[in-house]
Amino acid sequence: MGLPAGFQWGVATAAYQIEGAVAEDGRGPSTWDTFAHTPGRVAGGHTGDVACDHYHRWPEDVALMADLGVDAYRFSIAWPRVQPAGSGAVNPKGLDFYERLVDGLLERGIAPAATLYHWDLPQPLEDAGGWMERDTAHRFAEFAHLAAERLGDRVATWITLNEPVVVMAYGYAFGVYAPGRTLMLDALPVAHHQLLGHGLAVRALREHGARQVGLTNHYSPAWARDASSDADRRAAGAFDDLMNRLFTDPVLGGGYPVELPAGVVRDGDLAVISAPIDFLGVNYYQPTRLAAPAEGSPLPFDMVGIEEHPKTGMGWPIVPDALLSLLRTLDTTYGDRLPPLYITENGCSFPDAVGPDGTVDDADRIAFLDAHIAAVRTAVDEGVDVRGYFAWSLMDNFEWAEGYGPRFGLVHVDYATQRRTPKRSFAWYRDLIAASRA
Ligand code: GBH
Repeated sequence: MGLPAGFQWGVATAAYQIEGAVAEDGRGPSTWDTFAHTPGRVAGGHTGDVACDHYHRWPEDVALMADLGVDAYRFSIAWPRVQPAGSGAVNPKGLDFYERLVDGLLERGIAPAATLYHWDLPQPLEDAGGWMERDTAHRFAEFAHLAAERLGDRVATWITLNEPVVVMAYGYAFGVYAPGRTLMLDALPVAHHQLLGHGLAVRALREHGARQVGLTNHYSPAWARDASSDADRRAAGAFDDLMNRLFTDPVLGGGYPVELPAGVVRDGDLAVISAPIDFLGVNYYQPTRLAAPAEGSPLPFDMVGIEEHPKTGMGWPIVPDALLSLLRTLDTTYGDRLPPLYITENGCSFPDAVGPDGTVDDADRIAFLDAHIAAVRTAVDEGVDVRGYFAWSLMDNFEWAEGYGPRFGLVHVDYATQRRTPKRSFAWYRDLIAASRA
């Protein structure tokens, strides 16, 4: 058996990681501008001020995607370009940019898949409490409405949120991503307010006729350090509840797997959050190994290293089998309630360099993608309904708190000159896509 007809091959990016032009055409500051400009927060003091200069170089980047032959391009719309204050006045020039991009994609036969929130919250909303505040959900729905009003006639696929777990955990609980708060378990309202924003945004998108609407979650299969230890297994279960199921169960019509603070979840909220979606986006990079927490730990788990697998350039274990078991687990856990799946991100970073002959020989990335795509094929053969695969990322970009060190792209970016050099993996992916159509 092969992949189903119409299986979508794509690449993904996110606004703050590639666009630059942070003060142009009326864009307002986001939490990531503030965070990156705070000394000590991002490796090397790097910021997204220029990034890949995609705001100006998008025609070249669209041409690269046309060469690659992808069916679809997953990008994100920067809320602070569209609504610089996060509420109120609209900045039409911000929407003009995405209109140019979307038209450029459509001219090349590439389907745009727009993510509405890939972590760049308008700073004024954070100043008012950010995702700890329920009102932010309503502000997000208004932004969704503005984006769909302008682009809904041309964008068929909409993703409300990217990885709400990462915003809650790394942004508000552990403090290593913007906005850098260290609330630990007190950050739980951030989960509910994002999911409420998702549900309200689904409603807004539907009002504009959107027919392919979904949510993208980050999934990290939870492994107990010692499977024979009750305490380690409890820690893995707690991680799974907080980091995986918390963002899936309520969307697919179940309740929350953990208790939220009193007063946060109001009557009717779960009905909004469980509004039907057309697909679930799955971002997978690596599993996580958990051990029982030390006495007095603020968290119910301790994350420990995975040593027995080969590693990417960032030290992340390479475990394609964990993607296969993740897809099986989603299928068996949610059964009939599970909508079609898309792998909306999967990829790896290595310290790729342009060689003396002008090429980038990233054999390790080819092996990574090959093994993970094979896992997807196996899942499909077993009956899991996966409809597409998006490689992260089209090109090297700003890797959040790690700055420009890690390189995730199929295309190498020389940040000094902004020269783009397709890596060997680019040609490999192009051939794979072409072969799958033959
Ligand atoms: C995705 O996040 C993002 O959607 C994308 O923007 C990003 O570029 C890509 O993956 C690659 O990272 O601070 O050492 O504890 C993936 C999930 C969760 C991975 C947070 C890094 C922080 C590790 N990320 N995690 S650490």
